[in-house]
Amino acid sequence: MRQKRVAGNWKMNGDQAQNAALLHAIAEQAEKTTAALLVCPPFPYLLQAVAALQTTGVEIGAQDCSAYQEGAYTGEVSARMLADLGVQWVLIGHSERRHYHGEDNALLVEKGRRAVEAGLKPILCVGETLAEREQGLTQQVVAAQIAPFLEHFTLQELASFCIAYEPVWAIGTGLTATPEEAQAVHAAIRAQLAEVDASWAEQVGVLYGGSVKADNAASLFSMPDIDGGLIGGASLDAGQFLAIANAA
Ligand code: G2H
Repeated sequence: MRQKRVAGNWKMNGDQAQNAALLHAIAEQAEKTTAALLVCPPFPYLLQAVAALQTTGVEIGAQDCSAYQEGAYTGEVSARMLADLGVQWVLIGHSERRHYHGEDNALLVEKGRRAVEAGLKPILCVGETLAEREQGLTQQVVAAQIAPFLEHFTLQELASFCIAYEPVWAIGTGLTATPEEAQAVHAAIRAQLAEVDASWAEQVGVLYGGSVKADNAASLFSMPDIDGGLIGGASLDAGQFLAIANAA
């Protein structure tokens, strides 16, 4: 039985006061949820989250890391710095990074490499655009985003990964893939992973993301290959986030 996991991706939102209230509410309720929880605040607030959640079992993720180890890369944040703060997870290849920052698979493999070297667990984000879905390319696009990781990482390294399937057309739009549409892609992802190793494919967490809310989470999470969610907008509201966590 795979562990259900619910991750909050705060994106570029919040301030210290708002975060304190959100973290307090999550800390109070965390023990009651059966799903594993993690939150991904913006870089400047990671330490605030680490401090607020340290005794709760809720893990912390960063939203990105540098492809470089260290040195003269102004504005970059290294995977090692994140691990040094007590961060356990890092998102790799969120569609907003791919779209607004031109991050391609080659760069993302380097980021994944830095994450694994630092002992961080990567959440590899994949998903198709609306145009790609309409052309029937969904599974091809998703497979092409995953394939470079299967090529460049050993099975032992891949064991620390989660995958997040986030159809780009469903992100922040209020549109959600139906549970059946999402399940079809999740099953295809798991089949691709099984070509590397069947037992790893059975264990790896494949999360769904894209306008997940309290009222659609249970039907998505009831699908056999959907192991929880990566939650954006709704993770900024403690009540919503915890309701989603309780639906997992
Ligand atoms: C997808 C998701 C979280 P939202 O980006 O990563 O955001 O739930 O706002 O669609």
